[in-house]
Amino acid sequence: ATRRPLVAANWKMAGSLQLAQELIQKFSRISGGSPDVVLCPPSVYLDNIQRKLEAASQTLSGCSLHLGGQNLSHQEFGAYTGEISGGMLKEFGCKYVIIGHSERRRMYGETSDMVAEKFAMAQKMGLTPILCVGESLAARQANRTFEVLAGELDAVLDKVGIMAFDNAVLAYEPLWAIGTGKSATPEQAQEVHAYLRQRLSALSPYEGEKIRILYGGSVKPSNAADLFTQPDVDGGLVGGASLNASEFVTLCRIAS
Ligand code: G2H
Repeated sequence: ATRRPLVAANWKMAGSLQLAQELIQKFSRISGGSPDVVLCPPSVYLDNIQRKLEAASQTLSGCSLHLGGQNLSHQEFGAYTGEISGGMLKEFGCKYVIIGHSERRRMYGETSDMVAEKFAMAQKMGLTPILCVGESLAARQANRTFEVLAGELDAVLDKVGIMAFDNAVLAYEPLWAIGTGKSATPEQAQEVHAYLRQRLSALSPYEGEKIRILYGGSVKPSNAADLFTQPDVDGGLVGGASLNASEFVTLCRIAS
């Protein structure tokens, strides 16, 4: 495939400005052959990290380093205490935003409808959504994996249409692999990625072939090569291992 690999760091509610500094220093030494890299720190860090990236732009010219948000409001602006708009993320340098992470779906009650609205809002605000889908352990054991994934994907497709996936990234994150240290096997990941791609291809072969599908769930240097070399795995969405600068840069090298 000619898809350019992408590795996104999802810091979740962790990380620090010190970590950002270390990452920028390590990326400064990379020359050539880097994947697209997206850092998704807690939003309060964006302003400072954007400045750090600008200050280091000369030495970072060898890599393609971008910022992303971890979530956005489905509203454009207004009386929504505690929320952050897509426009604000954009203003502070974000190019991407994670949508529908399972932690948002399970712990903060985000329904598939809300996820679809957020996807549309992200694009309206000029951000590229990284849409997360994934099945629970119970669903997998009941052989309902594809059914669950189709439901999460179709909720978005029904709202925005296949052409909106021209500017989107998909991430497969099996719930049972998130933060558990137990990643999907390369075969399990490939099977699901091929299914998701084929579901999009059925609507538009061009979009299906073009979209990047990331694997997420306990990606680390020891399993990344086997995952990232699967034909339909185009990179990773990395939580825990993105909080260690050396490990994360290693993952990016593996993806490239
Ligand atoms: C899955 C992933 C990052 P981790 O949530 O999105 O986290 O790599 O810690 O399993």
